[in-house]
Amino acid sequence: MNKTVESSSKSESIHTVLESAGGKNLLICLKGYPDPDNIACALALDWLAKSYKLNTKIIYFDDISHHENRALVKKLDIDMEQVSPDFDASNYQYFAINDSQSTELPIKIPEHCELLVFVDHHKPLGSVKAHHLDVRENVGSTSSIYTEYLQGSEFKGDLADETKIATALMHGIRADTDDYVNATSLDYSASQFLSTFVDKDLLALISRQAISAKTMDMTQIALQHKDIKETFLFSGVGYVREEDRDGIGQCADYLLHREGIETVVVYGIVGTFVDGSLRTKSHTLDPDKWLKDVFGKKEDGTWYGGGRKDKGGFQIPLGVFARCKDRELLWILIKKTIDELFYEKIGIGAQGALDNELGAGKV
Ligand SMILES: [Mn+2]
Repeated sequence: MNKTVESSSKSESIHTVLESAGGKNLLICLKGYPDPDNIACALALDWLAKSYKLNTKIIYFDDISHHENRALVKKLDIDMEQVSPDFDASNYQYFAINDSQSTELPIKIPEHCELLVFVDHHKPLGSVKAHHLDVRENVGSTSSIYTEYLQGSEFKGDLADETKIATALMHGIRADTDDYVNATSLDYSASQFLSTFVDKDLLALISRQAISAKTMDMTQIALQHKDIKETFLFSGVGYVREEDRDGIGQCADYLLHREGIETVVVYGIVGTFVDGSLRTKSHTLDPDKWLKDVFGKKEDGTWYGGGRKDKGGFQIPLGVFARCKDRELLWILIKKTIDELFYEKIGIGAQGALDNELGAGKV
């Protein structure tokens, strides 16, 4: 009962907050790689904010790396702009962040510009101050929370724009709950609400599960270099182009189907970072805790990695090592370091690491 009271008051809060900000300029920021959940939430917030007469702009920073997400933006004709770190936000009184664990942004937010809305379903990485703050770890997607907000608004779902938003939210819920495998009651009730408004043809078009040729190739490399330790499968895939970054996670998803494997970690070098994804079906392993234990904190106190119930990721800057001209040597160094951290975490000593090195030499 408590939960219902709490969530409905959160729903009321966003309306009160947006109403009080009417007439002002709001910058809706998509943090990290744009994905179905955060794109849908940006659309829904944009709609809500406009209904309270705010002037809005949706911006993103990282390339849309997944071809399905590029299709989503194109098919839904979403008006969002990719900006560089020198973007001038001085005309905005407010900004908003959805579906992200922290408030850091690649652009400079001026002092007078306040965080109006922060909505998420992950464990927050630090304390966040926002006029409207709604973090619910017991929900499978931020899209479900936004659907709840729409239910308490004038949203009728009958205009073209509203159909588009409903379709995007439905896709966001499906994507983040792995097609409802990890859905919670709010994800189901949100989907039930949206189901009458979605454009089914459009939904089919944007959610078609295609694996790009690049991801196929990466999966093959990951299989060749797989390193199985007990119920863990680790695989370093070497250098990955920025636009193929999402392939790492898809690859890990695929490898998790292997019998006897409970946890998969796939990683590679993407640009100037070591970038990795963890997937697990273990009942005991907490991806968030596991990755934080393995990689620890950055100097600024934030973590290199984190996650939620069944998945996680990490990003470690190469720093000055990114300048190393010998790419092969650099990869060997990275792989050895990362693998040893994993072995240490799961309690396999140096001998295990040595066996692996000799094994890898044979490939
Ligand atoms: Mn999400």
